[in-house]
Amino acid sequence: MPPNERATRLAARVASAEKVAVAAALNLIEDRRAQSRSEIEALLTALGKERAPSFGHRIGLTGPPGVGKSTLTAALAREYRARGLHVGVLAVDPSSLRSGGALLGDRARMSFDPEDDGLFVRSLATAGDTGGLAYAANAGVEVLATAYDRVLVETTGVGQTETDVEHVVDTVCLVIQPGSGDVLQFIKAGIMEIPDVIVVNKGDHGKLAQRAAADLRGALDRLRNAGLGDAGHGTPLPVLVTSARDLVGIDALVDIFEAQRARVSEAELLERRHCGRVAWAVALFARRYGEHGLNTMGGRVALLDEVDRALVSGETPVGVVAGLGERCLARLRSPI
Ligand SMILES: Nc1nc2c(ncn2[C@@H]2O[C@H](COP(=O)(O)OP(=O)(O)OP(=O)(O)O)[C@@H](O)[C@H]2O)c(=O)[nH]1
Ligand SMILES: [Mg+2]
Repeated sequence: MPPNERATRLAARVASAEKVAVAAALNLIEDRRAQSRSEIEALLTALGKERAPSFGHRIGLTGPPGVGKSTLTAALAREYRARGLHVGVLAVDPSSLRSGGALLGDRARMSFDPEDDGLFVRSLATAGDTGGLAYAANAGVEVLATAYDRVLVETTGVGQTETDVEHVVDTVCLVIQPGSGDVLQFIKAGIMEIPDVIVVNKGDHGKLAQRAAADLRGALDRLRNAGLGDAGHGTPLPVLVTSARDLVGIDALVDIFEAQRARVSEAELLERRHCGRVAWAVALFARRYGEHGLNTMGGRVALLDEVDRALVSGETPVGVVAGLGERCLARLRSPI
């Protein structure tokens, strides 16, 4: 079967949420051999045709190690399933070999029902891959977002790599735990500009969690008064206390996600997804051709511009990068 036809068939099976097809599509996009690129591109194009561009909701859960992101992800998935929505979960570790790519702890994993066709869970290891999240997660999210109503992306870390998550999802949920000094640290890092929701998990630690949430709300008020730290639409950034372990606050968190999804206009959502794809393509290009390649194409800003135009005209990020790469190599080879 020609690769294009194979990709079209696979995309249709992904759209009907056949687990075997979803797994096969994720395997394909993880395949970094050059000969797979055209099939990946065909798959992404075909996936794009299966759903309206504003379909679904992609939510990122990010934060320091051990705060309970996986436990919370499992709890959220269960709550969404209880509401009759289909859920795809992608756990991405951009930083290390710490857990060998098995990001979801055993306890969190066990709470997923393997027989449930409306739920799919997968880890992506991107160890040692700079710009790894943008590279690995975007395509994975495109696959899951074709198959499921809600996509949850878990990623660990604070700092540069984790800011990539905003290019992959529609809504960023920052998860912290009480008593860890995280509040100050996040404000210092300027990270308050990124999330759409902040969760203080392990709320079963009682007063500590409530105090951390109050500290955060106070800090956010001050930032808001200074014209910073706004969740958009003039509403304050929601700060919520949960206990993923005891399933407390989970329904309230889902309510917040649903309200944010309902509030965002189609145009805003498409713009955000488009910007994410631009960042994805440029990260992919930079990863493959390095700083020298970027310079050859006139620098990062020129490249962002060009990628933006190409994607608007209907190309896929992988296709754009293939085209840019050929020109880059031709320029690098041509005598000065
Ligand atoms: N007390 C309490 N413990 C929790 C809660 N949520 C998670 N934990 C525990 O915290 C530990 C870490 O939980 P994970 O869900 O693996 O945390 P994580 O943020 O995904 O960790 P990494 O992926 O390694 O960064 C586990 O022992 C969980 O059982 C909670 O709400 N309350
Ligand atoms: Mg985890």
